[in-house]
Amino acid sequence: MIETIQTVPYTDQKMGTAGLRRKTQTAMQPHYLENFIQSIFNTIPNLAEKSFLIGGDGRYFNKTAIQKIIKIAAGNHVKKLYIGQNGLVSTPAGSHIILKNKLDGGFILTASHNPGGQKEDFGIKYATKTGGQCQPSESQAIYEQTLAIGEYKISDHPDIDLSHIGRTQCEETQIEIIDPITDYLNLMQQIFDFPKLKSLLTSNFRFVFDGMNGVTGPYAKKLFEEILGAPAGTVIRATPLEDFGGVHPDPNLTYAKSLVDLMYGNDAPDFAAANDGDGDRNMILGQNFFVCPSDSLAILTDNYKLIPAYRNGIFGVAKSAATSMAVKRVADALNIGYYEVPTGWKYFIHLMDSNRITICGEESFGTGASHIREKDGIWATLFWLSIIAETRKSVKEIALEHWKKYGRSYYLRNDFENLPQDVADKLMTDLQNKLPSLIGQTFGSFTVSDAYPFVYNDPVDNSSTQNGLIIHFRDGSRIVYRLSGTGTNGATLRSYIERYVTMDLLENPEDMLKDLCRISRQISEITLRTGKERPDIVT
Ligand code: G16
Repeated sequence: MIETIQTVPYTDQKMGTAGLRRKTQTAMQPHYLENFIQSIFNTIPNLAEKSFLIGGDGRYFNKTAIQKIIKIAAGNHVKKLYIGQNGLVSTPAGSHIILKNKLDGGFILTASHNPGGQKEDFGIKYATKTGGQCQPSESQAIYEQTLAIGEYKISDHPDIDLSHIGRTQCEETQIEIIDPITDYLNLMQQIFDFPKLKSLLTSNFRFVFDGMNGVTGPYAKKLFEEILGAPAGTVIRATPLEDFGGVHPDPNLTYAKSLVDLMYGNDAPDFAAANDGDGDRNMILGQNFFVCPSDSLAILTDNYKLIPAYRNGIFGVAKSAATSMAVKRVADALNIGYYEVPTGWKYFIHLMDSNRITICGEESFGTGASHIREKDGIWATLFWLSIIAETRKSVKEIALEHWKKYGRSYYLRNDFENLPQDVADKLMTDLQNKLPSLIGQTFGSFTVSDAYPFVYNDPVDNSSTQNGLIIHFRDGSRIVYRLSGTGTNGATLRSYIERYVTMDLLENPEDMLKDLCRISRQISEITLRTGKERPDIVT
């Protein structure tokens, strides 16, 4: 039976950089999830003809949320739901499933790299038929529904068994429980040279893949160990856990420390990669070597010809404004299109759909391409392995050769976390207002050549988005400031600092950027306004 439940709006359901991300306790409040899902359905006409995907990274509350979404979909007479077996679907695989089956959208239940558990975070990435997250105008329409909602429709059908692949029904809604892994791995096989990768992984090459107890573990086990023949145990932390085993599933130098220690220790393996909770972010490490994500994007782009799917050429490349300029130098040298977008993978979608770009990436450990409409941690890992298989060089040699050819953008991100929202907002407003007066000013040996708010005009739908503030210095250095759109504890100020050099290629980034980091704090007045003398996290 379908019931109509009276409800009142929650006013805090505006989506951030990647969907709705909240404390789990917030999402578990009565009617909270229900209101949000019904608000999404309220923006979609003809639901009786529409099909959606449901799945997630396995975090706490996902299973309950999936059952609720099934019943609300049935209450709204949705035609069909595809659901990942046991409720699991990685974000990149989800994008592929939506595109391959021509679905109308999908609900990927994840707070991505944020920790999981009762006291941690829960989230929903809502994808459209593009296979990527909804555009700002679509999330605005949903937000307006959340403010106006007065009722939702829900079936009282018993819970659906998610553990067996097969078909069933909830009210009139068809349900298909699907294998979330195989199709995605087939897609990888169409892009990369699997026999070549197999010969690398079955040689004495030593590789570790860290699933961080997120959703990628089962994908990686099947791919690297079963299909490509890497030794058992290559994939570590391979079982999705509701609380990620207490791990903060964010693949960076701080939160993947055990992997970093392994790669910087005696007897380190040749290569390591880590993925985040929902499998879209990646970190790449070599022996005693960390690949900065901005450099990773530049290096992958420069080597596109080594990958069968790209051998005949790529359209172009894009990065978020906060990502370093390294990939622009490659795009210029290769004479391919180059675009700079706001932070958020959704801004790449129109560029891919209109064949302006093939490869794209962000400083926040995201790299991907137009095979799907999300960033893709396993794709990035396979790309790096392919470069190694072709060149037989170490990660460090590959990076050093790249810097010798193009110069190096030393890069660091400084995060100041858990700031009062009003303090962070005022800091950004005041900083924006003073940008014009900074031009021409000298700080130590750095003179500001330009300073402006970053504004992106989408070439496809002509929408305009402002995100972040950029300061350029005469020597090519840059500082970018923006507020995070994915946090759940107060506001986070991120400052992205980069310095371009053509010599001194193997120095420590913290040493090379010491002055600029200090200048970034001085310009933003962060210490004066928040008392914080140094960032909480440096990546
Ligand atoms: C999400 C988006 C990314 C974006 C990141 C930025 O990542 O999908 O495109 O770069 O947020 O986060 P913030 O606004 O905190 O800097 P994810 O991996 O959380 O989905």
